[in-house]
Amino acid sequence: MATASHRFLGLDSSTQSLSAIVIDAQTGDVVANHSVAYGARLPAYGSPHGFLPNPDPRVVHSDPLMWVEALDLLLGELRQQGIDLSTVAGISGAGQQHGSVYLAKSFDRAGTWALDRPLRDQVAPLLSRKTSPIWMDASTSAECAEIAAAVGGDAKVVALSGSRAIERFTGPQIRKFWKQQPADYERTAEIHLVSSFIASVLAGRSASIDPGDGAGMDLLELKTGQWSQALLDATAPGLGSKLRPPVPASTVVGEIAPYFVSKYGFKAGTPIVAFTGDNPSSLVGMGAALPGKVIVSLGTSDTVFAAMAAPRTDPRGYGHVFGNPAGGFMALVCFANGSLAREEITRRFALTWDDFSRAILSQTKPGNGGNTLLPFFTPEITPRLTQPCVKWFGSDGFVAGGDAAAAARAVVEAQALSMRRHSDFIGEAVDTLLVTGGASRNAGILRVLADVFQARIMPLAVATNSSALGGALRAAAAVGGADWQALFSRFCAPDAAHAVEPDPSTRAVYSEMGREFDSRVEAVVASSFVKG
Ligand code: XUL
Repeated sequence: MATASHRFLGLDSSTQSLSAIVIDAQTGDVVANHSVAYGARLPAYGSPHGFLPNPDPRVVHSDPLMWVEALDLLLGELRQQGIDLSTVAGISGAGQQHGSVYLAKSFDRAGTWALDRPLRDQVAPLLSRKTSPIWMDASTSAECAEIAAAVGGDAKVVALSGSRAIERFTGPQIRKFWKQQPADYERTAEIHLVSSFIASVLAGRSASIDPGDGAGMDLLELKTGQWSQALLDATAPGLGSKLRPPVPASTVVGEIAPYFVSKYGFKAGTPIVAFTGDNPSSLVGMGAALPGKVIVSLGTSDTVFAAMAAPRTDPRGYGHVFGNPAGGFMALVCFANGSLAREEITRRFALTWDDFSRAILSQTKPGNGGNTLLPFFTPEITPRLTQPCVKWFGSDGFVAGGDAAAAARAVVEAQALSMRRHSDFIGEAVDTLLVTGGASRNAGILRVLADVFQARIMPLAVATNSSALGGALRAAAAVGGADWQALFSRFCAPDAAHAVEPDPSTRAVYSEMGREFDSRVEAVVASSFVKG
């Protein structure tokens, strides 16, 4: 029993899978790490990538019952693997951000889950909307414009909530539901995010939303951590009565329902700590929830995120500010042209990743001899560009068979300069950038990031799902009394052996290049607005 009280379960209900991690907070061991992929394991939902096909590519919904069935499947498999869930002392977790679930009857009025029927069959009759719009949905531009206009413009929405009214955010989705299915909206008693929905299912009662995920709704007032009456009013009538008041992320929102005790062997009374969004949870799971570290995640799109003490918002309106589950706030900035753009260069110039790295490290110099690329091969989120925009300034080498080395450096310098510029509002002194994702082992990319940011770069050795791990760490801190620093050094130590230090002699080159790059981007953004 002595070690039992240090075990914590973290869950992550993400777009394509549900994952679980069990940690021993004291020894630093990951006791279990298991996922259920919806497409492969639950093919009956017709969602090979976790969402339903739709004739309109802008509409992306998922079946919330798939998430519930996955929970039964996952817990059953953990048990089959010999994980003794009675040793779990607390549970928390995360969900893909922005997605919403609509209930005709609050979980609080549904009674406890019957032990002899699958959970999905018991949740099904509670739904007032069969499907859940998720973060990939882009069908609410009209509603975004209406909400912004009602509140007094984009800048007002940003100042209040931390983000502009954005298509994938929950408020505009709720407004569209009210406009298109007013009767179903009317009979909706309660609206959840994916995170609070999964927490509610586990607790068998309605769990509140936390400010980490709540801030991704265009409804939460950042400064107070409560729903903003102005935003509620601008979104849909009577919305306030369909949302429970938000609670701090460390709140115990319930105890595990008897169903899970009886079926999977949890200890009765196991506390459930409020779930949060997958990005706020990853901030914790990557060990960056205390200010001073910035995470750069190099994926299909690149993301920069960081803890902030104060709720500073992006004056340009591209970045988002969410609650930080460890306290305070976090910023998140998303760049659509991430590995997409890097791969475009390797493809065009027939470069291997080793060639790409060598081009940066030994065949070109900081500043790239005056060559600059605007690498927006697809429409960009940051800065907002509704059309692709690829422009080359400098030598005439940006053609097939041209200067491959200059092209390789150019795409990475452009990305790093854009990340530096658009994370400037975070305003925390940064000593280290923790780099994660597919390209985080590329020495050339790390070198450019170190020099542009003039900060130490360390690859993150997160072999595990950082969002589920964040859930387990949050449970350990909230109900196990564990200290953040101790947890981070046990579970999230970066790969110091591959750290890259900045070269101070490049500082001036990159300040100058940054100014020039910014004005070129400004010109493109301005002309794209003129074109509409
Ligand atoms: C963040 C976002 C995605 C989702 C899905 O704003 O839309 O990262 O959280 O993972």
